[in-house]
Amino acid sequence: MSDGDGELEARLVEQEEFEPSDEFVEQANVSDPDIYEEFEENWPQCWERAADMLDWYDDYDTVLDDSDGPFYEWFQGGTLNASYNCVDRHVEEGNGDRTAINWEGEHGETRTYTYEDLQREVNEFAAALRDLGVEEDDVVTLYMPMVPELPIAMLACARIGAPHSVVFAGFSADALATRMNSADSRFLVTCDGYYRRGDALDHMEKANEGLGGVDHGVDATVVVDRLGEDGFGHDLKGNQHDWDELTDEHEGEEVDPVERDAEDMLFLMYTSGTTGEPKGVKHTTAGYLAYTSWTSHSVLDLKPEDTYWCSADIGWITGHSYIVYGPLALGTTTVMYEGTPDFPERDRLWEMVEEYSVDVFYTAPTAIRAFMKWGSQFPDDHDLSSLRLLGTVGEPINPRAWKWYYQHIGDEECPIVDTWWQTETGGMMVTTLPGVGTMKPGSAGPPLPGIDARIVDTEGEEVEPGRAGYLTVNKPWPGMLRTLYDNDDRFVSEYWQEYSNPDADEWVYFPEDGAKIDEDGYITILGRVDDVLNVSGHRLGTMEIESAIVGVEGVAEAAVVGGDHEVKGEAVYAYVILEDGYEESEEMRERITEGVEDAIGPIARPEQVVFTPELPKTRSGKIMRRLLEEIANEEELGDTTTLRNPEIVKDIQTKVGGN
Ligand code: 6R9
Repeated sequence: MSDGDGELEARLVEQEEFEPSDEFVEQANVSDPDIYEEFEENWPQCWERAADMLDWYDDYDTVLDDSDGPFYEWFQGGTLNASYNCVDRHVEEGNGDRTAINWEGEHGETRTYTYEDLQREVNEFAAALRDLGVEEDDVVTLYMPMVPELPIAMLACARIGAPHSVVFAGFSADALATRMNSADSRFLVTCDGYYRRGDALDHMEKANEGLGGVDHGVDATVVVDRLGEDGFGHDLKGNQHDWDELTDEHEGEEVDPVERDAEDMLFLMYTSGTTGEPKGVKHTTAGYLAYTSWTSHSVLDLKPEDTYWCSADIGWITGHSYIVYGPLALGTTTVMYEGTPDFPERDRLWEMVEEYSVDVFYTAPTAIRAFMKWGSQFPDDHDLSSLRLLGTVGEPINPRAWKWYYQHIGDEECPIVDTWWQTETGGMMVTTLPGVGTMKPGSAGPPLPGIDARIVDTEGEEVEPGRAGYLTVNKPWPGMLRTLYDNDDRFVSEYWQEYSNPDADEWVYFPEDGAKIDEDGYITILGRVDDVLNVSGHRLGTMEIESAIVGVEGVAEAAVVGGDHEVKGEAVYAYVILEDGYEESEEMRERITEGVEDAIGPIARPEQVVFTPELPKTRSGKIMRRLLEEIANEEELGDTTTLRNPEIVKDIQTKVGGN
């Protein structure tokens, strides 16, 4: 992968280890290195420390029930409410006038919600949802862009015990329908549109189209009016309601938070896997909230008086855990931004860091690579001295990008936490503790206290330091997914098959990432080992993209692989065989691209569509993806002797190179 052309001081290029400053360590929430040992010696009781960060109605009886692995249960017997923990308790503690959410629209308009404001809005919308017929355990789908009504709706759902299923606004109508169908969701909250690079985007059209694809009845849809006069004139029909009108009707109403069992579902989040069907990852109330609170405290070092900004979209797990639940549970001010980092100029984020005096900033390597490309004059023009800590998530960060972030954003004063985790893990798993550990650019760090992550070979034996292997997690943790919605079998086969020994009741979680470990126990993530791509930090299943392409008229067969990309990390390369009678053409290429956008969304758009008469296949008829990847990356080709049709390779290479 190219390192980008961002300028970096020579002395930093050589440096392999970095220490947090004394000043940082002194103020850090966690700074005692003994914490690793404490957790290990006292496992699983150590997790009480996370549970104690929450307010409970009834205390739990047991920390961990492991009698039915891998269906673990945490904090059994306890009852609580996530909305109460993220909102009401801060107001009751006298902090109602502290800012909960600082929202900024792309055009610069701002909205500030204190915890008291948030409490009022959450209550009113919870009352509205009840009135629409939403009952405890009904799944409410939220197909919304980055507007404040999204976290408000999430917390309103949590208040009444209705799990939410947030669908990223950039996903297509088809993707919305698939997720609503899969979750049997009869309620939708959506938005008329939003702004991107100055243009108003019509979101309602996609929402309506998606609703058309839902195969059961939909009881009600609520629509946020974001665009006002810039709107596209969609009339609300039948059971569609306007957010403002609804909440006006319920003005001042209060809804008692429902007492949820620790193990009751808080939300579903769909994510890509190796098959064409997205997986409905189920997270529960207590374990998830305790875990995101604990990691927000220990890794993000959040304090109630901090202003914290995670630039992810709430439509992904990072936004759930570290824009909404973790920071709000701690009573922090969380920043939300609607638009892109380069509108109106490439310094938009730094302008906002300065304006809001952001203390802690969390973003993705793909963004950092774009900032590097744009050049350091954009951050250099702003006073970023409010920053105390930086973080990254979503994909491996190369040392050069890490150091650029360290130098140009953190002014060599802020520690960086490179946090490895997944939708399924609920929260961070492998990273340094910023107040404790040495940082090594390119390596996420050791597993967090209480997390038993290892690097193993195909037999499950730990590999020597420096050797590539597979990452596994050998003990459960509170934030873990509990199952896949309505599909316990797939839950077991996707995550607990490879390395577990069911006869001995030994369960090992397999996240499907490759990794290596060094002498100090620092883990470097090498990337996915399944057929899932990581495009700009977003997980996309190759099967999902392939089935979208094969759905295009005239396409006979398709294979999708990831090719290296300077900014996106990975990009989608599609190799396509056409049916007889169809010719390779620009029009065909466009139809394929559109097909992918319709089925998934613009994020899955292929970087290159390569037409080929055949795909390289082994004698047993399997597509040799490794070879297609090497071709996409213009790398030297590995062994081709097992191919049935080696002559096709040259052809494809010429096409990729010459395109
Ligand atoms: C939080 C999130 C999960 C996959 C994961 C891995 C990759 C995430 C990483 C990282 C290297 C990091 N990943 N963080 N790779 N270093 N710090 O991104 O969840 O969307 O489910 O993706 O992302 O491959 O398995 P999700």
